[in-house]
Amino acid sequence: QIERLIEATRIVASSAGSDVVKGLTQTPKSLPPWYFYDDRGSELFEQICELPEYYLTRTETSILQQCAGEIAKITGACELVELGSGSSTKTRILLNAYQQLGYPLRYLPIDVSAGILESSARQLLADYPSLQVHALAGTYELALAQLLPRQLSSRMLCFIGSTLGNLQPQQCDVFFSQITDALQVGEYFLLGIDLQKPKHIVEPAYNDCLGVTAAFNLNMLDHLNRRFEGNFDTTQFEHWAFYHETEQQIEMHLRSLRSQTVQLKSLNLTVNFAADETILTEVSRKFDLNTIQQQLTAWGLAPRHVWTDPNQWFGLLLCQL
Ligand code: AVJ
Repeated sequence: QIERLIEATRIVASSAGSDVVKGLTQTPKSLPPWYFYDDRGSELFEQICELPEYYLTRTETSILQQCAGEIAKITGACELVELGSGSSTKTRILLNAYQQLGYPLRYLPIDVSAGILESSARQLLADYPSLQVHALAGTYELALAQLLPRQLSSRMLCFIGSTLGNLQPQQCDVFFSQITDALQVGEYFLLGIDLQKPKHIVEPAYNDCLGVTAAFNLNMLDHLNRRFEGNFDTTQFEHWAFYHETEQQIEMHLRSLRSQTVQLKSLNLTVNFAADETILTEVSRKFDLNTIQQQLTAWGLAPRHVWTDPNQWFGLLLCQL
């Protein structure tokens, strides 16, 4: 008898909010990008993925459609753990490939947004009759440390969508040691990354005509208001995103339109903003395929196969510990 469980566990760090206090009391101000993803933020991100300017999701989807069968053949039957699973739309391409080969389907999605995690897990259970799902709501670090013991003989950790781009190089080192801790020798790590390309292609992806990205960025303040009893006035901040060419990264900020004071009651925090002062909400790094391959090898996660699209805009790497 197959047990098909969905267990959305809200993992709350006892230090919840200390990262906000730290980011808003330092100069220049910054906030961790995972605060984008309350339920509303996850909805807005889904809309971003559909935008004509946002080439990332479309391009990665086309690569996955090409190579999912190959991936499933290489890894054999394995359980899929996904970091930042969101709507799990792209993951369905992988699940289909494993299903076609007759492999058992077991999926462990991890996301900070409990709402989208639960609704997408339920939809998956309805659509894949043999699928087992164990969903974990929380940050990567905490969720990875609380993964259930393996129920299949092997495991593949999926980190697609170029979320790696949110991590600064030092954070990457910590992250990759968590990844290798969560895997056994011979197991797989599937990484999707946005590659370096001209500014006139990258920059519009973060400055769409409809203003969805602006709404997504500003929603972080609403999220903080809800979560920490704050009084950010989102009409008094504006979205600002640009491609820093020498660093090969998008930087996304919220700019204060005037001098103002904001309070986050439950954090006991008062923050002063000067006119035009900005909060850095996200860095989205763009990668060089050769450099990242060398780094993955150095981390003990040697790429076995690398796929890309005809424009070489996006890369998908299947690495093995
Ligand atoms: C989910 C981190 C890959 O950097 O492109 C989309 C998030 N930010 N638009 C990205 C995002 C603004 C996205 N990642």
